[in-house]
Amino acid sequence: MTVLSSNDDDRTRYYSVIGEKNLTPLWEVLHSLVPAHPRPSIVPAIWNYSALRNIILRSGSLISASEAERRVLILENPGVRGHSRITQSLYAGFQLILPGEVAPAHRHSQSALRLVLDGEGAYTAVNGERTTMKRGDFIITPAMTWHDHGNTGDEPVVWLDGLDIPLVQSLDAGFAEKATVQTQIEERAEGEALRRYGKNMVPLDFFQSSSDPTPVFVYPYSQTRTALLELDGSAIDPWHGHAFRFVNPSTGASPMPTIGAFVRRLRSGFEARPYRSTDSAVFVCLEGEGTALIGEQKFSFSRGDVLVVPSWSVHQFRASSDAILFSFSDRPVQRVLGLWREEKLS
Ligand code: GTQ
Repeated sequence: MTVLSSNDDDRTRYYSVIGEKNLTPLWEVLHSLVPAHPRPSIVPAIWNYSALRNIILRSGSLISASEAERRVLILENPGVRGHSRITQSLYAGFQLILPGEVAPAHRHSQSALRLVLDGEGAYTAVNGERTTMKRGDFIITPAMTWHDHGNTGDEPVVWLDGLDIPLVQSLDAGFAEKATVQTQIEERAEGEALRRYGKNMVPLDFFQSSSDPTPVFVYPYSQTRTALLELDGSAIDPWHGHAFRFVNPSTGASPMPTIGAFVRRLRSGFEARPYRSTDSAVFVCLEGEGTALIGEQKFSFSRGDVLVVPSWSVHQFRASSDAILFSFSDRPVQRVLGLWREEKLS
């Protein structure tokens, strides 16, 4: 039998015949479906906090926290505007809460983290326990935990939210509900979680499975910062500087199953070696300044800035003053699925 290659018209006619049957030819899309390496739609980007602060504060006069439920400006990756995401799998937002305001209690399947950027006097309550939000604090609200936020101080407070919204959306697995009260009743005194679970020990009969979220729902910046500074003089990882991975102290796994969080300190003048990994990452500069070379693009960052590094993009950090960078990504998901790869370049 002779194999004929059909012309474009034949193909177009055939595609419309099969199109009506909800069929489409793989050969037109194979290489985008199964690429030789990641081809992210998201692009490198930076949000400069000092330039955005006043704009964020202005949202405070447009809508109240309780009317909005959450008064948040979503950081939309410029490569995928309109999709409410900062990376393919993660969402990020600047949340503003003014003195006296309450963001009412609710819960949802999506896991959330908060990184406090600006202002003092707010709290987050998670399943009946409050934590006062201090700048740099990393706070989590695991899937289906009740949470509300409030500001009992006298200044506006802004934090960065990081949620696995796009990931949960891609699985069509999201549920949410509002509580019958605006503010949860305090069931335990502030600090109880840290006292019970945050001292390299856990209650004698306490066991968790590897995908359970940490019962320690706050990683205070005062502790994180001290831990980083105490590494001064000890070996420096050429790719990451002095760096830690946040863990659930009772399992060693990531604080929440879908989002990994990391922190690094880059001493003034340090130039990290180029690196890439398959988890697109969101970086937040907590202290200092420097530059990030992401692919061919160079970004200068300073305090409060948020940066995105797309999957498999070679990137390199350089600090021009002592810098501390927090980051989060979907790394734990990729690792458990056997998808995660990294490359340390020289
Ligand atoms: O604080 O619970 O940025 O539910 C998006 C959805 C924050 C929150 C967001 C949320 C929250």
